[in-house]
Order: sequence, then C-alpha cells, then structure tokens
Amino acid sequence: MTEPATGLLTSSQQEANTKSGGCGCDSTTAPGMDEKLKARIANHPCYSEEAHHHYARMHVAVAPACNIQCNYCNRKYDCANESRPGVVSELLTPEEAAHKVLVVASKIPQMTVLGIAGPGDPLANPEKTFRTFELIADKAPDIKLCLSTNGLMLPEYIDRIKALNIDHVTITLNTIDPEIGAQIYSWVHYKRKRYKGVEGAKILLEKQMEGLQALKEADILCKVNSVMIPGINDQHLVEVNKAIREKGAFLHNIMPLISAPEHGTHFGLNGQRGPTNKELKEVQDQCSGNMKMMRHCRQCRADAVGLLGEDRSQEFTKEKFLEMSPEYNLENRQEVHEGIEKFRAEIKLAKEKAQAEKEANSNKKILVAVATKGGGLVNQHFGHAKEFQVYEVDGKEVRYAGHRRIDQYCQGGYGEEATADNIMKTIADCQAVLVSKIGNCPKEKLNAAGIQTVEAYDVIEKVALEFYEQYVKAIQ
Ligand code: CLF
Ligand code: SF4
Repeated sequence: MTEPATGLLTSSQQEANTKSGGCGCDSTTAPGMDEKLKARIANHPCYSEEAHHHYARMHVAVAPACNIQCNYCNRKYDCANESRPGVVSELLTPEEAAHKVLVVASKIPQMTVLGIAGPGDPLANPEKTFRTFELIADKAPDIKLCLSTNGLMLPEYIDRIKALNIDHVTITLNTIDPEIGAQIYSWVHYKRKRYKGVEGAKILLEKQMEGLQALKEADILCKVNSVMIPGINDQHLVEVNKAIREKGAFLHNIMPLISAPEHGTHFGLNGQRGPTNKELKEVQDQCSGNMKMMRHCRQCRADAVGLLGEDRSQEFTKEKFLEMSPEYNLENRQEVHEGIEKFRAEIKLAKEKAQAEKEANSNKKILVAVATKGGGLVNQHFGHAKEFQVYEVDGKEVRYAGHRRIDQYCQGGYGEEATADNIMKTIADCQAVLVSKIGNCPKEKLNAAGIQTVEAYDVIEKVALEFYEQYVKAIQ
C-alpha cells in the first residue's frame, strides 16, 4: 500500500506532518548507529533527515488494488498511507514505470530512491510490484528500492523482498491492540476471505508484527508509519512505539490523520478530526526518547518525483515521459553524487568548526577586576579603588582569584595619567573592570587597552556572569 491518504493537506500540513504510510526517519544521529548503517541510509531522503536536503526520491504508481479498508482511505484516491488524500496518480504498467524511472534518473540525477507506495498496497499487487523492481534493479542498479505496505502480506513475500535487495520497507502500523484496530479498519481480506471488526484487525496486526520480525531477521531496514487519530489511537502510540522498537524497527513516522467530509472516507463523513500540530508534536516528543522519529515526511503522492519538499510529478506525466528517451547514464549520475558528497563534507566541516568554536568559547575562562567596598557587591567608584578583587568566570561559576593593589586613580587632578598606565598594567590580563561608576577619561583609556568597563551596583557574581554572557556572544 502506499502511505495512507489521510485527507487533503494544506501546504503547511504537508510540511509539518507525515502521512501514515511513508517510511523513514532520520537515523543518522540515532544512538549506537554504526558506520555501516549510516552508509545504508546516507542517500535515502526519508531515512536520513540530512540526506533529504540533497537527494530525491520517486514513486511509481503500479499497484492499484488493496487488501484492507482503512477508515481514513477512499479508494478513489491513492493509498492514504503514503499519499495525500484527494491525489490520484496515473496508473502505470511495470514497463512504463521502468521507462519513467530511467527518464527521471537522467533528468534528476540526485534521485537515488525508487519507492512503490500505491496507489493501493504494493503487496496486494505482488506481480506488478516485483516486476517493476526487477526491471529497475536490472537497468539502474545504483537506485535504491523502497517499499511501503500495510504489512498484511509481508511475511509471505519477505524472501522475494530480500532476493531483490530491497533494503528499505515501511509498514503502516497504527495500533497493536485489535480492539483499537477494529475502529481503524473496516475489513481485512486475507486468503480469499473477508474479516470484519476485531477478527480482521487481529489478523492484520499479527501479520504486521510477523512482518516486522521477518524484516529484522532478514536485516532489512524498517520504518513504521502510524496515523495519529485523536480519541482512537493517540494515547496508544507511545505503546506502539515501544513495541515496534523492541521488534527492531529503525524509524517511527507518526503522521496526522487528515480527514474532511469531501474526501468521502469513513472518518471524514463521521466528523473524525485529525490532530493539531501541537498534539502531533507532543506525541512525537513522547516517543523520541525511545527511538528516532521522522519529522520531515511530506506525505507525498504515489507518483511523487523530486526532493521531498518539491513536487515535480507534473513534469513527468505519462503523456510527457513516454515521449522522452530513457538516457540512464551511471557515470554521469556517479559524478553528480560525488559532487553532492563533496558539498556535504564541506557543510559538515563548517558545522563541526562552528560547533567546536562555540564549545571552546563556552568553556573559555576570563578574568574580571571588581571595585568593591565589601558586602559582596560591585559598589565602588573606579577612581576611589585602592585595590581590585579579581574573579575568574567560565560561564557557570565565578571564582575568587585574588586581589591586585593599585594606586587610587583620583588624585585631585595630579598624576592621573601615570596612575592610569599602572592600573592598566596591573589588570592587563582582565577582560573587564566592574565598577559602580567610572569617568569618561579612564573609561576610554581602558577600552583602548582592550579592557571593557561595566557600571553596575549589584552582586558581584551576577554582574560577572552577565558580562561573561555578552562577552562570549560578541566573540562567537
Ligand atoms: Fe517513498 Fe516512503 Fe520509500 Fe520514502 S516516501 S516509499 S520511504 S521513498 Fe518519505 Fe514520502 Fe513520507 Fe513516505 S516523505 S510519504 S516517508
Ligand atoms: Fe492504503 Fe489500502 Fe489503507 Fe487505503 S485502504 S490507506 S490503499 S492500505
């Protein structure tokens, strides 16, 4: 099945939310991820949040039939698990699909992933789905194959999936409780028989879990999509998250139900609402402690083409792409990918450098000289001070470091020039002088020598930390 069509999305919803059937989350920073795993997702725009800025995916709509009925789906449209409701894709034969992939591979060389996600369920259309994958694997071996399914037939086809080297599979799994499932699925068609209510949900849920286990055993990366349906499974999704994690799912993509009467779905007609962005984020946050969550899903259509944030499907309608010649050129594509990787490496380096600088600055220790008459306060005029208390500040703590004797600056107009020079020498290693007041003349001299002046009447530690904060900001 395609990722679940959950109703028409506004553009902001598309940006903010994920659809129920897509597969993918950013595991690039998941704890414990080894280099081999990183390489497997490095150019998959759904599985790696970072990759989605650079690499594109495409879907081919070769799978029209479905074997279950989700209450958020209207079969007039694409599968709500991977596609926006209300979007209808042009059906292709496997041969047409292969032609299209080769055309796109040359026109958009950063397209690295071919997904089959509908418009029905890919595994309810096994011959068309696998034939398409076979053709692509044969003609465009550098393209990753990706599949999104409701999971009912997954255990049945796991060997074929493995044999075709399909490394990324999404299961749309909305619940682990058949009672809840009965509220989401009207019926399930399994082995020539139609099951309703809890009975149907039980079969589906069992097969989904079996499928998840089988994927793990076959070492195929699995993303789970869950449609969040307020009042039905919203409170239950944390439990779902825990269960799929235990079964070895790699990513979790919680997507909002998109439901409106005009979609003609069971939920749409019954007035079932979708979650607000705030509700969605709360559940995603609750789950994110357990595993990495996908938050960049665009709930793309079953014939999507391009980067996740763009839709170039209209450039490749059937009428148009059949006129184009499939000029797949592996060398050209590799060259483009090398360029992208070079660029990514530069960005990575720049980010690391900025981070290192930030850390170095936040650990930085500085000294400040304080004019005080006691009481733990900055409360003395610069010109009256006969000594400065020197403190070391590192952003977290203010530690007393000693005192520096000086000649009082205000001498009734005599010798102030020489005194100022001596004072500056005495506190040359300090970044600032904290005083209750200071005249313009010594202030300018200190500033010219690189020592800042802070006028305040407050607790020493407070003034010192405030100065530290603005000092670090200024040098970042
Ligand atoms: Fe397609 Fe899904 Fe593969 Fe991606 S989509 S089959 S994993 S290649 Fe991606 Fe689209 Fe979201 Fe799906 S943004 S709807 S998660
Ligand atoms: Fe997808 Fe089938 Fe569910 Fe529709 S009914 S959302 S096509 S799995």
